Amino acid sequence: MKPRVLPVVFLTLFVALSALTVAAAPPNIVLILADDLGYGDTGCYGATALKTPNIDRLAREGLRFTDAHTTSATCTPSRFALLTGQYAFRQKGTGILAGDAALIIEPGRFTLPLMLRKAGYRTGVVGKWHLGLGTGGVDWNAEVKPGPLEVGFTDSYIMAATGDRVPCVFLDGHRVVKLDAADPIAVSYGRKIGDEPTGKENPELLRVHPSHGHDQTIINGISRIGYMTGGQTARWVDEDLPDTFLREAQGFIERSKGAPFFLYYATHEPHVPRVPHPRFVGATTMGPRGDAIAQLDWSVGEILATLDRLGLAENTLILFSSDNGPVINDGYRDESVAKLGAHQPGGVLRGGKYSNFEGGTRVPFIVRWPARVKPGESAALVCQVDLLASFAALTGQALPADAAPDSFDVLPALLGESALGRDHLIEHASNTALRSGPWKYIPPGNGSKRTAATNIETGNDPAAQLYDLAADPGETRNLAEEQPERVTAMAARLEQIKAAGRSRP
Ligand code: NG6
Ligand code: CA
Repeated sequence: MKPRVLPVVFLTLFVALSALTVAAAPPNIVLILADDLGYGDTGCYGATALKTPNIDRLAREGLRFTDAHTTSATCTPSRFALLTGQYAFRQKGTGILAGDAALIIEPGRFTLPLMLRKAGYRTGVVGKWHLGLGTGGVDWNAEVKPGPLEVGFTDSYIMAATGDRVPCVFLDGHRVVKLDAADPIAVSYGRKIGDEPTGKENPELLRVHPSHGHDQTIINGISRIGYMTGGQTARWVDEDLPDTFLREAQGFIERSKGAPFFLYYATHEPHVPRVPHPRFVGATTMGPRGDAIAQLDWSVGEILATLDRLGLAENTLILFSSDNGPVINDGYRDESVAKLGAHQPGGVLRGGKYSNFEGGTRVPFIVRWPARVKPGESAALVCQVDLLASFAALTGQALPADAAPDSFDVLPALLGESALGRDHLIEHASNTALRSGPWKYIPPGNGSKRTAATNIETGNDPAAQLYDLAADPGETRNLAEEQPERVTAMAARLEQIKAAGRSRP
């Protein structure tokens, strides 16, 4: 090679190398979404009576957000928004769904998993679904669809709704797992079907007793919401449920490791009924709710270990969060109230699940991506509804004009490259409240101030409420009377965003 060619060679090499860095392999994305885990339920968010070493490790190695939210204070609307990028209050029928409800995400819609699939990802969901299946009157003995596979997932292993709702079976793709054709499943919400004992008629058969609701068909000694017959071989064992989901999640990671993958791992803990595996019983002083959180934490550790073992940790973005705020007694007599002690599931926040106070939607939210994200803390206002636009930016995908109308690209905040997230957010429970920077406005509401059974402050008040969360994160001083102009402006803005049908310009 002649000497004068050398600079050209170096230049070519340099260009090729920089192209390589720019087009670095897209990260795997693992979204671990706990169910009803509160802002204060983990060590890294201030819990002392509960030990969560694995979630704390994520926080230590990643970016911990202090003002990250779900859109809604219950599961179905929160997950609907996460997957579609649209506030749930914009679509009718997106409240907490029965176990036999129809799918509420229109097949073909531009969803988070569909977008990532277009970006070349394999997309798997494992765990709690609760967004409906089929088109109404689902036949559990045939192919159950449309469902996750029709809205963008390539792999699916789910429970239809929640642990406290029938049918208590898993679905692998379109099929109920381990179903015996000779013992078909029937499910009913409303009229009782079959002759299996119920919690209401045969409480003597129960090992976990309801405190409110949850008194219909007894499965594994626990009465549920809804009636179910058949499917004996397909019924899950509650104690084994987290291990089953973990195994499926690990299996998905193993089989997807060659290509970029997105795993939506939707754990059930610490939702009711809380029935941890015997190896976690007594792990905490808090009874089943605390023990379920210990099991959740262990499962997170197992996912981290799987990624480490496969050499995938460095270029995997893990996002750990929860679908709504905490609840203590959510319908079973499980000692959750009696054994709570001084622990505060919502930390300093007021309210919890079902609430328009911050405890309803502000949740733990940790991003760990060793290759790109520096460990630290972020006070940026971000929301799970933003994941669609943000991960589209991350993977170079364009958002169609009519897609994800409430999703903002907050990628710089998620990566810790900017302290700024979105500048406003609608928080949705029985009412809709507006966050604007540190300000929080809750419009007058006529509902009750406290949920009777779960004993949570709802945020409802006949008077307008205005809080300065920077000075008063616990929403204790209503400034509405002192600042009527801000109230008027925020009320108008809230109505305007709702009426516009979208948040993005
Ligand atoms: C409520 C249930 C509660 C829980 C919740 C859904 C009763 C009395 N209460 O209706 O136990 O299942 O729905 O929780 O039935 S969520 O996290 O899926 O939104
Ligand atoms: Ca939930």
